[in-house]
Amino acid sequence: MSAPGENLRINSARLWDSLMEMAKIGPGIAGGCNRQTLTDEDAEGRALFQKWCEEAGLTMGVDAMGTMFMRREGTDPDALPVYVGSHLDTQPTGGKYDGVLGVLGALEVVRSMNDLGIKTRHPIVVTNWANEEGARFAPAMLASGVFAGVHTLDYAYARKDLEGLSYGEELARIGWKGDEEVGARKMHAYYELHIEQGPILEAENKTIGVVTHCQGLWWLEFTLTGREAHTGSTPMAMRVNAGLAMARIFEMVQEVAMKNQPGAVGGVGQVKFSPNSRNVLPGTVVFTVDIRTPDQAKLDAMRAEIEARAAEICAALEVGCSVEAVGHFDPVTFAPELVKNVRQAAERLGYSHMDIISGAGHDACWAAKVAPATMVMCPCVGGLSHNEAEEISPEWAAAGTDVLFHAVLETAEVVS
Ligand code: HGY
Ligand code: MN
Ligand code: MN
Repeated sequence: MSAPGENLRINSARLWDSLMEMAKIGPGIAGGCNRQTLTDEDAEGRALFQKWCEEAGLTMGVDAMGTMFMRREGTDPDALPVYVGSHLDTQPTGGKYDGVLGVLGALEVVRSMNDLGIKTRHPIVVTNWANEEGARFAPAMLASGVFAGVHTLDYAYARKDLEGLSYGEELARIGWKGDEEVGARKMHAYYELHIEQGPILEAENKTIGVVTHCQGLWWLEFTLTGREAHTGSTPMAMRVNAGLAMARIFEMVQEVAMKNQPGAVGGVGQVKFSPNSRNVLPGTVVFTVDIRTPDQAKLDAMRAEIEARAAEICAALEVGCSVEAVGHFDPVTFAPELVKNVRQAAERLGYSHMDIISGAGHDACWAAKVAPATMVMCPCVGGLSHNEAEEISPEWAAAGTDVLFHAVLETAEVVS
């Protein structure tokens, strides 16, 4: 099977227009997006995506987690499809491109195939995974995790947001609880285009990231129990200060991450004080420690050290301490034959490229458990993401989608 010609490119203006149209749905307050999973804004974005896909001749299937599968037929109906996708849900102060570039880039690949009259032996399925971010319902990559058999459907349905609403209730409320069994679909291969969300590609002046691996992750949810008391009249020696314990744990997490350089990170993004009143010492403090590294042994050693030292910190302050792992995946190695397709596509198209390990987690990490999978990355300005100021250039978007286009055609086998 001959490789696609180097002049085979997607329609970059149409891709950019679609990105800008989708960005209008669930707008943030500073130029980005707040289209959190299973909100009315998510439902609106799903409807627009469905409309565009059906206009491109795709047929929709939805599974019981709300993941959307939009199918383009191949010449061999028995051939397993090549899945291409990412996610449309965003962080509360998210950017316009995180996840969205991968979904709309996959749609642009199909639109370009239609324009060029390209037929492939394998069907193509453009995919919008539900709840990749894990911002509203932890853990991240929840729907792809159920698809890969990592989580049960009951576990996922029972996950609650900060208001106590459950995933299952909210999915039904927005009308996107599909009838397909989650994970019943079998994939020939899976590709995901995504912005890097880090500074490496831009700093190295490379247009394409050939993603060979993804670093592993633990999300450790700590619940610290102090004693609610007056912040003014309670003498320091009488305090059972969960907030102080939290602060010391944050400092310790920073120290553990720094002593495991290079290639380790650790931090906290979400804290919940209760009762969260200015003049009441907190009775409980709940926060999630996020640690990551490509090195399996280091990842597990960091978790063990953080949990042991957190217990010591709390004991010294007579603060109660419990911890639950609410998110995890081991470091991922992507499929070498698909990685080669991405690298060769970048070379054929004349785009500068480099091998890279993904710092962020993606649905591809779970897809890789059930099929050969890999990713294509493009730079983002200043490496900034999970911030409304997230930015990419139309040229970067087009280059990443061109490479995705070629790699997908290579795997899906062009017939005519
Ligand atoms: O947390 C992550 O790496 C992804 O953005 N869900
Ligand atoms: Mn993402
Ligand atoms: Mn994200």
